[in-house]
Amino acid sequence: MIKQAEYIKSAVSVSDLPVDDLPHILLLGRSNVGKSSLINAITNRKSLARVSGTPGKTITLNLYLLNNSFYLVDAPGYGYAKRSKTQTQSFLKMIKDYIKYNGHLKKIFQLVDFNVGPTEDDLNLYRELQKIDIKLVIIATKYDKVKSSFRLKQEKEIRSKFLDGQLLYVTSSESKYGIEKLVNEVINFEEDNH
Ligand SMILES: Nc1nc2c(ncn2[C@@H]2O[C@H](COP(=O)(O)OP(=O)(O)OP(=O)(O)O)[C@@H](O)[C@H]2O)c(=O)[nH]1
Ligand SMILES: [Mg+2]
Repeated sequence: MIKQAEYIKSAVSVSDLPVDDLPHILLLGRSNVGKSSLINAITNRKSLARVSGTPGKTITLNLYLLNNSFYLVDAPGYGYAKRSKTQTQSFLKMIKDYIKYNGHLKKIFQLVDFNVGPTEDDLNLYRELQKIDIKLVIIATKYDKVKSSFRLKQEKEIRSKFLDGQLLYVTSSESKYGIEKLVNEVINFEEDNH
């Protein structure tokens, strides 16, 4: 259970990161997929992380400290068409450097929209993430947006796009579907993940 959550800082480079040994979990995904909303759902706070209907809201690496024991890290989304090429490149470099040089990064959550399914961009990133030795969890978001009669079929379809055995959780930050399971099974740093 997440008993405590606080915003710590916004970082734009590895040198901005806190100097301690706590593990980090990074959230990646398309702009608007629901990364910031997931942070609010996990922490049970309405507006700890800034959410917007307009894509491109998050523009820095935002660190949230949970249960005084690990950081959940929000990142700018990809695939936002109105962003300049230069800005897209600089966000990409910031995230790549964070992954490469932050020795405390223990897990990556890659978010995909349950309604849309993984896009070409999502699958390209997934392939890239296979190359690094960091535990990867796929989180399908916005489960509430899909008609209940279609959900099972859609979940099978989404699972088929990823490797066999890929950890995948289905969630809704709106209805809180799947959030408790995700927290209990994946965000349990008190026990074993250091
Ligand atoms: N129906 C529904 N809407 C959601 C859910 N999660 C997020 N949203 C909505 O999707 C929009 C984008 O959510 P954000 O959490 O800001 O998305 P983000 O991935 O952080 O976007 P960027 O910061 O632009 O990268 C907002 O309008 C949210 O209210 C969900 O589970 N269900
Ligand atoms: Mg965001």
